Amino acid sequence: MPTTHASPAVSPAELAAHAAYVLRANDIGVMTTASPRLYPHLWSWDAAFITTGLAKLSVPRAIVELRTLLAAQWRTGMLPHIVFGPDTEYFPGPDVWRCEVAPTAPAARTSGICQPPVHAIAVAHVLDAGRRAGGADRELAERFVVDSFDRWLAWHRWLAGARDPEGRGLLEIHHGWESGMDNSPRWDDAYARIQPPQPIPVDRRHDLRYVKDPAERPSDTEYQRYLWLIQQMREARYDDDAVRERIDFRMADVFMSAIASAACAVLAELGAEFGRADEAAELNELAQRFRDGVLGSVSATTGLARDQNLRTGAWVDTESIAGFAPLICGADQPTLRRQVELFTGPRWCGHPDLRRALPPSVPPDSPEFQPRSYWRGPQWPVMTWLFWWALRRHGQHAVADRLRAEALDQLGDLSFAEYYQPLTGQALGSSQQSWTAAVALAWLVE
Ligand code: 2M8
Repeated sequence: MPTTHASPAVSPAELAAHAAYVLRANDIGVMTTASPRLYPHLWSWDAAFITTGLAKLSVPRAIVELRTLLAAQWRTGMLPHIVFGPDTEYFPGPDVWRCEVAPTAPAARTSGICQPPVHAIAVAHVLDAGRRAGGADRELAERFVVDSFDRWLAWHRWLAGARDPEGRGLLEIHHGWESGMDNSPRWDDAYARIQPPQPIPVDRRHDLRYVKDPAERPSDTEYQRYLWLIQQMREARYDDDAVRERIDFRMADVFMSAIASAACAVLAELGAEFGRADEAAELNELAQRFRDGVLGSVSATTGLARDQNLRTGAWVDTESIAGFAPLICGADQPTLRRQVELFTGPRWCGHPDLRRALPPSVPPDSPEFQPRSYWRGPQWPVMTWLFWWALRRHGQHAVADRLRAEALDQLGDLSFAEYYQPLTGQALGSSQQSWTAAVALAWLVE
């Protein structure tokens, strides 16, 4: 029988103070590292989630975080998945990405791929925090929205143009890292078809030094494929059209598409408020296009949304948390009702073996479930927060409230872990992970 890891009783004030400490400790000036040792740089979607927490501590500092990311925006509009900080080790680092081969790369040292576009949601949180604080914070936050609006718009337009060129409403990705759910079984079949033509050395892997059990991280074989895809992109000089044509991994990512839909809708609200009516209308159309794409992917049999392999045309029926994409972007009432039922039901949050009623990244009775392995089973507090935010937006307050209560209980161990073993509650991966601390603050500080 597995040991369970109970949280000691911690007051909300104590939890918030610890979370604030983590964010301050991971702050290296103009960026908050995703975690102190495992991820010592700025990650795109981490930065957005981190901003929602930082906004509760300091509106000016939250704005700095987003400005650092924007300063690394590619000329195409893409926001890169990593903005490298000074010196610190990480593999693959700038010498592997070598983005300087791309005429569209920025001056900053970045990776050459992107991550899910949660940023507009963070901007709205900064604005809200500024308005609650009033005075100079309010002014700063409003000015930031006005000043940065075109940058966010360019990012969303790039996604729509470069990653959904045919307007199907599903964004394609060219690396599992772009999904943020790196080794999710969603990508197994696509990766299994990729055979790098020559062995690629993975001996510079840095992650295994900081995570004690290699089973909590992707394998070397997986890393070889990850690196091969980078090589293919580099050889195409990160040109969007050339990469789309040549890359071995071309997946329509339903979860990223749902996030894009929600983010376009939020950015449209900001545009409408700040005198950008035409752009708001354009963004609302994009929000609808991506929502349609997501809803069109839902399997009538399972009720879950699906990715599609654009190299083979096959829809991916592997179950993962991404199947709940409609809860993120919103849906018609029957779809929403069925998704909520599944999400809270006995195969997912309501599974009797779960330590806490929170969404596991893969359901426990799936053949792919691995409770300690990264995106193959563990519960991720940051994902819980995203579902909480979206469920409230779509009027599902009771479900959202339950998630928040369970999640705060999980965070009571004060490890601010990257992810948790869902059956025992054990903290796994990196500790002092910034986005975990940030969502604690976002939940606790009004
Ligand atoms: C993880 O991904 C990075 C590569 O991007 C890694 O494993 O080295 C993922 O969990 C990703 O979603 C996250 O943004 C990143 C930093 O927290 O770590």
